Amino acid sequence: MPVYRPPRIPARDITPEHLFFNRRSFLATAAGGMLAAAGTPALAEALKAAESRYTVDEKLTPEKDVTSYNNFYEFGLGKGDPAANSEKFKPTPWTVKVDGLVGKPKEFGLEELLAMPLEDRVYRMRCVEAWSMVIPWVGFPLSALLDKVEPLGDAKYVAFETIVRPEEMPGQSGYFQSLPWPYLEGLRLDEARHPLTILSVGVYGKTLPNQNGAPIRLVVPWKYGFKGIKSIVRITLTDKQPPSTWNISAPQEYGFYANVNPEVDHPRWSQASENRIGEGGFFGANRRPTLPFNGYGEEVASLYAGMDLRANY
Ligand SMILES: Nc1nc2c(c(=O)[nH]1)N[C@H]1C(S)=C(S)[C@@H](COP(=O)(O)O)O[C@H]1N2
Ligand SMILES: [Mo]
Repeated sequence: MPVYRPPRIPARDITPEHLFFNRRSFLATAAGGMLAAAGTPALAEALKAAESRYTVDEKLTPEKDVTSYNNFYEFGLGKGDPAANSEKFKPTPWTVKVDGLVGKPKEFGLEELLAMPLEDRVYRMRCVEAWSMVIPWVGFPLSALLDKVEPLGDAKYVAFETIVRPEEMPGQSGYFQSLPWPYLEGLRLDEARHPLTILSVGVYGKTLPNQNGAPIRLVVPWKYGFKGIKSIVRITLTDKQPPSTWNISAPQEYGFYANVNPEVDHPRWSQASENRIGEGGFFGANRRPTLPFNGYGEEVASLYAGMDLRANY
């Protein structure tokens, strides 16, 4: 079974036994529910391929914080809004269209995406607002999906798009609109193909709650959290740098690359340290130093050789 495990991940980072999640319960919720509904129980077998050795040697952020302190402006601006306002959102059935500069464009059904070789990935997540979490995702490398559509030689970037469904997403309807919809994001193709970059379909061993981006969202652990676009319906390979929502909305504050960088402050606050949710207090002694590339520099710094990282906000 395919397990991504590049040699640069040190042995101390290998997931200890007790951190592995109850795959049976994931199968029961994800496979049992969705696959049975889709009439394809055999795909549950494929989920057993799920194996991962990516983790961080830090305490997991409690599940209740991961699923109740969220940014998902389609459901409101407050941290509790996504959990409170997303009950009507229906993450099934679902398809993701992958198109653009590819040899084999294709619309993937959710069952097919859940049948990708799933892995556990415990990643730090650093929001640009200077709070952070340690989150146990379930997902698969984006590169595995890209392989299936055969990107063409002139594809240089990957664009992502969130669903627009104002009837189910109260932040997308009404008079005051916080952001232009759909929420858009993008990566350079080499960033998208990096083995750390995943599409997540679960957290804490269960399918993604709506507030975390059900049924499928991007996770790029060395970048600020806003790059992790949720509830994706379209992925497009392109030769031009794609627009990204926060960059469009406030270009002087949010860049395209958005690599976590303690040396480049946000115009309105310092990025040198962060509040690890659950450790108490935005101020004072409990703040942790923010790490370059969110601690993933050994894996990803080479992607930016020759770039001026001080302009890399
Ligand atoms: N579609 C969409 N994706 C989004 C957002 C959003 O508002 N809409 N917020 C982003 C931000 S700012 C962060 S920090 C992360 C938060 O992910 P989490 O709520 O699962 O922790 O989602 C990102 N993805
Ligand atoms: Mo964020």
